[in-house]
Amino acid sequence: MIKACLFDLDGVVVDTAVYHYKAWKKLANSLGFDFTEVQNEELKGVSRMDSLKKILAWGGVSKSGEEMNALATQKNEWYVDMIQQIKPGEELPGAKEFLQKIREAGYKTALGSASKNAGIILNNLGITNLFDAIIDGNSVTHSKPDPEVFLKGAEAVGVQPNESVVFEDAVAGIEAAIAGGMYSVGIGQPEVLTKADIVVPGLYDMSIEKLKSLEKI
Ligand code: B16
Ligand code: MG
Repeated sequence: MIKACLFDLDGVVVDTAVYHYKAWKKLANSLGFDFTEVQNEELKGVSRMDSLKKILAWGGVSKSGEEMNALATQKNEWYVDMIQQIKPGEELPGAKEFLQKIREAGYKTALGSASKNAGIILNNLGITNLFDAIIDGNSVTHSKPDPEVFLKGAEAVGVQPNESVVFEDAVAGIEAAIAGGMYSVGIGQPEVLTKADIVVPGLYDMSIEKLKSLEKI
């Protein structure tokens, strides 16, 4: 029986990808190259340092560990400046309503995000209280597709992995759910999220009936 819902943040609850893209683009430009929106898709759900490594490889640029730390810090400063402007109501369509609905129905909720800035974003949206547990980039050592972030989320709300559903927009996140032995709901396109149990375009299209239908899979 499904007892908990575990949510990725960026691309599921809020669209912060646009801010990540702007900040990474500014960094790449400062190093003398650029990358496309299509390449940016590959950064979704990927940790800050792994994202930087990919971007430097695209630009054919090599940096020392110390320089990479400084570049990641610079990108994060630009990114944090942007997310400070996030206001209540900027959640993706249906996200807040679905969270409220499942909590009223008795399901536990947890956040499972790669972002170290998840706390600021939830606070600015005013929806921190809709999560029973928050597991983010500060509390894990392994990035998705490793299941750590979701296993910790299920554990924090006292539910078994096979009683949990993961909501994810990134392929690596769906793989993490599968590796953790959880149900998965892809948020996006079925052609991309081929391994998810079901795919919906957004949380506005989710319902308790669809959640329960996963149990028959
Ligand atoms: P930060 P998610 C991920 O969030 C983003 O999709 C990814 O683009 C970002 O690099 C990562 O968080 C780390 O974010 O730099 O804020 O720690 O989709 O796992 O909620
Ligand atoms: Mg995501």
